[in-house]
Amino acid sequence: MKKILVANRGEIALRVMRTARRMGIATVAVYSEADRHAPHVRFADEAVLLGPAPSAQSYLRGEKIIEAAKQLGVDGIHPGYGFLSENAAFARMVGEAGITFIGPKPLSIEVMGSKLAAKEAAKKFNVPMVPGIEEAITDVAMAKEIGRRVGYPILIKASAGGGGKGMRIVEREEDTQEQMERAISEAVSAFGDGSVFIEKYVTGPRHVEVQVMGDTHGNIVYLFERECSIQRRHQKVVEEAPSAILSPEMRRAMGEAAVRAAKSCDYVGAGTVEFLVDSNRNFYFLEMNTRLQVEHPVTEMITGLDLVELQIHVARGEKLPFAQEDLQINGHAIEIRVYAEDPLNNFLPSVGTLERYRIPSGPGIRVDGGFEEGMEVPIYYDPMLAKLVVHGATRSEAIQKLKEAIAAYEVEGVATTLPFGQFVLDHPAFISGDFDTHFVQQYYTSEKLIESQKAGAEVAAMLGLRFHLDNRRKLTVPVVVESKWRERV
Ligand code: MV4
Repeated sequence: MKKILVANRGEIALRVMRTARRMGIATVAVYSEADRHAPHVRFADEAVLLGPAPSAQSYLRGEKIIEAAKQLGVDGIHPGYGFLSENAAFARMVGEAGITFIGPKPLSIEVMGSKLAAKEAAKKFNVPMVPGIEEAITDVAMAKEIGRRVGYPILIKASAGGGGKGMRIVEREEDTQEQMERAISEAVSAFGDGSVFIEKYVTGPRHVEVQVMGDTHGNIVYLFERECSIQRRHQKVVEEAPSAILSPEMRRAMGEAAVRAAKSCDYVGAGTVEFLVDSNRNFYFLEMNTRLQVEHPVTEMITGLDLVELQIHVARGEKLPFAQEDLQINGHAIEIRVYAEDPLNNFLPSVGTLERYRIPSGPGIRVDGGFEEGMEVPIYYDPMLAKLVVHGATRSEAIQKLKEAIAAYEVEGVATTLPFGQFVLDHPAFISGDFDTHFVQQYYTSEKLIESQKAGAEVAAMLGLRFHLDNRRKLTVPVVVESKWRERV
């Protein structure tokens, strides 16, 4: 592989191209009219304009991207995340054009893209499932029977859904019919596919996902887990590795279950198997993401591996350069996503120009971004400015380092979620590790953020005063002449 086209933009395009360059591979960027001067375009050896800003006219134009790749003699296409990364038809077209898709086989993408097909495949490989059913149902009587068997509340999910879309909780048997009808009609209008299935509703679950990596020789390993329970409306906010709640035994059991899930669809490349963990620490398969994920850097930091480099190696048909026994966890990594969104205003996108933009740096600090001072935050794409990732010897060291990095991160011109990240890191539930997917809903309001900022400002003011007084004492010339006045005080 001598030349790679990255079918993406922003931080992930840059991140992929950096590794490619380090491996001596030439890079081709694609871009929209809004991204003419974007860092990923300037970084690449060559760049191709795809079309106007909206994704449908640029980053989602698979045929145009493949055409450009053929013309430039590209031999590999990396899709990044989002856009075309989990589009089986695109992966297939890339292969048919004689170019290597740096990702799994089209069939693996297809199977895991359907929640029902994914569950069916994984169940055959003994991956633990939430009690429920792995088939599409339309019959209310059958739904009630499942509800009675597994116990209420139950959750009706759309097979074609994802990111929380098309889910309905049913608290009591008498609500089943109504909620089922709603779920089906929602699934039809949102996905054009009305297949739904039923699971027992796990209350207060944690979201723990396992990174896997497979080669074309049948080897699949797990690269441990990421704790992603801190989410807001199905958008991850804080991710860490390892999870604070896994014992070595549970880690191995989940890792091995994730490898079986990957084997069930003949997986090659980097993938993520998502699990729900209930309050008794039982874990259940949720779905598999057949791409490199946004939060992959925390895994890289605790394993010392470069996941993009591994993706390229296995895409070239090389064997994984290690076995499961060779892998171990080193320290603790935490990532926060820095969005141009206002946490004090219901996380509304904050558009504008980055009047000032300085990122923190130092040992154990990594910022994966695609923005520079003076740039505008475009309205057409995901408003993530960067991922701020830190590594420490322990979880508490990582938390401390991340707080310092947030304080050193300077952004003016747009509101960001940095103060929200600070709020999470300061929260006793986060510090103790005792939290679940309801964390944000349970603990966060903009009023509390303002309160904690005030408290923080007070502490800062007190520290400042103390520093001033200490210094003044040291710098004051001692009084030598005793004064009568002093004795009277
Ligand atoms: C669940 C669940 C509870 N019980 N399934 C949300 C997104 C979709 N991928 C699956 N999701 C859930 N499935 C059962 N049987 C709770 C969620 C859920 C959730 C899962 C992971 C991370 C955040 C979440 C937030 C709300 C609900």
